[in-house]
Amino acid sequence: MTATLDQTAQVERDRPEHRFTFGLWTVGNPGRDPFGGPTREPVDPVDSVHKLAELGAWGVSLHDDDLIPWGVSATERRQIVDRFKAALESTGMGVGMATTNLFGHPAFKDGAFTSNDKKVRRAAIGKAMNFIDIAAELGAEVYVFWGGREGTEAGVAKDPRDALERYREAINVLSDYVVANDYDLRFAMEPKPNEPRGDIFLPTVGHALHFISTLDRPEMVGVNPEVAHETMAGLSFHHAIGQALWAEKLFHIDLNGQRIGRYDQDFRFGAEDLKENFLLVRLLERAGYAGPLHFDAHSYRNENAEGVWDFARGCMSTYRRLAELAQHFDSLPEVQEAFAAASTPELALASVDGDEADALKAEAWELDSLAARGYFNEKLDQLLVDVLLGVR
Ligand SMILES: [Mn+2]
Repeated sequence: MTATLDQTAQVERDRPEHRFTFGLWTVGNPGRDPFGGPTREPVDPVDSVHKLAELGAWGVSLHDDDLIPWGVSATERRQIVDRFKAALESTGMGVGMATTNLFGHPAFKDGAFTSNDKKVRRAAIGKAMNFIDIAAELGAEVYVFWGGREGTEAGVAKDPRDALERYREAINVLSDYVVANDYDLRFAMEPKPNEPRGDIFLPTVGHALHFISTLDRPEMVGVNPEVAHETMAGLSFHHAIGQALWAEKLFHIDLNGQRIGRYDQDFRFGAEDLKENFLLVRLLERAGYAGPLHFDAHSYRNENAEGVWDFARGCMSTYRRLAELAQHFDSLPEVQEAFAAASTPELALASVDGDEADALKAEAWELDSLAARGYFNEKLDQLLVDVLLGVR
């Protein structure tokens, strides 16, 4: 630990409103990809907790299998959980979210909650229940469902209506389980368009929001949108988050970096598309989002253990800096003038007051005169770019 690093940690601790969390699988990512094996040593989850606490993170997130290796005995399982709990207690670290690995085991190759094999579906629900018990014990706020294997390559093999019905059934059974056990947990669905499956069910935030509206307990289920996942689909993440906030369903968020049209890159937050990230952070800050700010990302494969912590520091410092820049942007008089010129505040006003049908029909004939104005978006957007470039 260098002196500089300690100072950085102190600054981060002074900003408790930013509850930064990292998945155990993110800082513990060994650099494996589809074409090559690990380039880094495995990390002990307890060491990750200590190191992240030093760096100023608020907490961690985890899959069941990140903490408890598949196949260990009940006794070992208990020891592992107790040792992990002790690390959380001694560092004051929280658990932002917990989730089930329903994608790694070969039995999940046809799906978990949507496998064509009923026995696999039942085992998947049971695996989630087993870790929901631990998640509640660890004090997790949110339980996430990312359906990485819930999809198809051969679309003909599953009627998507049946698959969605089984998906819904699983979430209903699991939310009943949480309520029956009096656990203080909310669920969040994490959409993704593809990878590892050719096509994944619930591919975008919009699909997930509708799915939630069909559940038995819609009030306890929200979304966990991820920068990379919406961006892979070529969609605006800022708009996806806007819709999730508008629906009051932003229960959790996965921050990382991604370019459109690529594989799921999961780069350091802010490594790509700073402008979209600025819009995202400005929106989250203005909306008063108070949930965990979770980095679901990993260090480049060509980094060693040291690079992993550079990655973690970078994620947090970029978020903080963008939050400061967003405040600065809104404080500039020329920006407020540009907003007025763009009529941005006018969008917050209702379009119609009561029964105005006659007036509205008459105003339809005003379109020719309404077409003349400009919206000064060039000036407004350039102000944003100037702020990002540090010249204003
Ligand atoms: Mn994620």
